[in-house]
Formats: sequence, C-alpha cells, structure tokens
Amino acid sequence: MRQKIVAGNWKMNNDLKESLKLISEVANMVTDEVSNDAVVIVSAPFTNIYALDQWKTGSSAVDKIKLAGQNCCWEESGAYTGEVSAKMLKSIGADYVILGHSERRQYFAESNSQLAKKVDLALKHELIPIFCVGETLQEREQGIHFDVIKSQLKEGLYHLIKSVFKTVVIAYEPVWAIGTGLTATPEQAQEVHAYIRQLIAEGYDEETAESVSILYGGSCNPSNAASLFSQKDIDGGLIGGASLKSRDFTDIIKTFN
Ligand code: 3PY
Repeated sequence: MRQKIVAGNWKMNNDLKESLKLISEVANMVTDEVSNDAVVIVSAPFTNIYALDQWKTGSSAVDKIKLAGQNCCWEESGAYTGEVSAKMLKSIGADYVILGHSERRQYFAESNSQLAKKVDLALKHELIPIFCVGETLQEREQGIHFDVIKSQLKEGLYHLIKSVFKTVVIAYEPVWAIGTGLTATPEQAQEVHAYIRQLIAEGYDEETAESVSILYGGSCNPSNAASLFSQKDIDGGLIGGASLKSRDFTDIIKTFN
C-alpha cells in the first residue's frame, strides 16, 4: 500500500503568531476528526518551522503532523546570502522539503540540474523531497506536457539509485492550475499520474513505480479532493490556498477517512 499524504504548502503566508494559531487549530481538528493514516505535512516559511516544531512536541498531533521546508539550497554551506541549507532545515524539525515548485522554477529560475543537487542534499540530511513537476498552459496547448514532465523527472531524480528513489514523494502540479482557481479534472490528473508511474516503471521497475506516492497539486480544495484522491494513481495532495484555512485543510485530510 502506498502512503497517503496531504501536504499543506503555506507559501509566503503566516507570520509566527498566525502560524502557531493555524497549526494549533489543525492539530485539534485532526486529533478529533481524522481517523485515517494519511501523513499530514505542513510546509511553512523557514522562519516559523522551529517554533512549530517546538509547539508540536507538546501536542497530541506530535506524530501525525510533519513539517516541511518549501525549498533548500543546492550547496551544503558557504557564501550564499539569503539561502537556507538542507542541514539547517533538518536541525529545526523539518522532515520533508518541497523542491521544484513551479513558483520556484518561474520566479527563481530553478533548473532541473540545480534541483538534482537540492534533491541530493535533502536526502543526505534525511529530508524527504516532495519533488514537483508540471507543465504550463502553453506547453499543454502545444501537446508537449508529457515531454516536459519526463524531462523534469529524468533530470531531477533519475540519478538516484532505486532504494533511494523509492523514498521520494512526487507532486504533479499543472502550472495552469496554480493560484488560478482552475483544477485539472480528475481524469486529466489521473492521466498524468499514470504516465509518471509508467515512466518510473520504465526507468526503474514496476515495484518501484507502485511504491512511490504521487500527489496532485493545483487549486485542490474540499469540494474536489474526493474526486481527485479516488483516482487510482493519486495518493493525496499538495494543497495551496485551502491549507491556510484549518477547516478546509482538515476536510481535505478527512477525504481519506
Ligand atoms: C496550489 O495549490 O496553488 C499550489 O501551488 C500547491 O503547492
């Protein structure tokens, strides 16, 4: 059985006080209402992860909610002003890190080769990468979305040996569905998830393909989560705006009850 995962990507939202309020609301609702074994991840701004980890330690949701960074540096340490390393993230309580989100690719020009280095450092410091892939609207309209996703996966992840590749989480986030209110239909999302799984089977083997969790991201909300998550190859979601509201985020997690 593949691990079900619901990960909230808070992006650049919530100061320290707001972060603590939101995580405590989520923790209470999750404790009271969630009866499934999906992993719940909160990906908060770097500045708040330590405090969230400290808060979580005394909470009933200590084991249920994991913390993630939204990025890490492609270098181990050194003169990279403004960057945060994988080792630093691990040391403040993160267990996961989102890598290659389309906003990072778009606004910070992250390339597949740079992402491959980030993946290696994350894994070296025992952070599980949530590796994002996805096509723009233009690429979909040109009919090259499968090729784009193939390159992102191959160049970012395929250097990993099989046993390590199996530990990575993949998120399919069509760029045209991020922050636009548009969502891929369950059929469109399933088609790409099945394609990703087929690529993994070709690059590694069937068993590896069957073991990797592939999340859907892009305007996922309480109204569409059930139809998306019921698709054969969709193992959960990477949730943007809806993860900023404790009720919505919990309702999405409850989809797996
Ligand atoms: C979104 O749903 O907008 C996201 O970008 C999730 O990462």
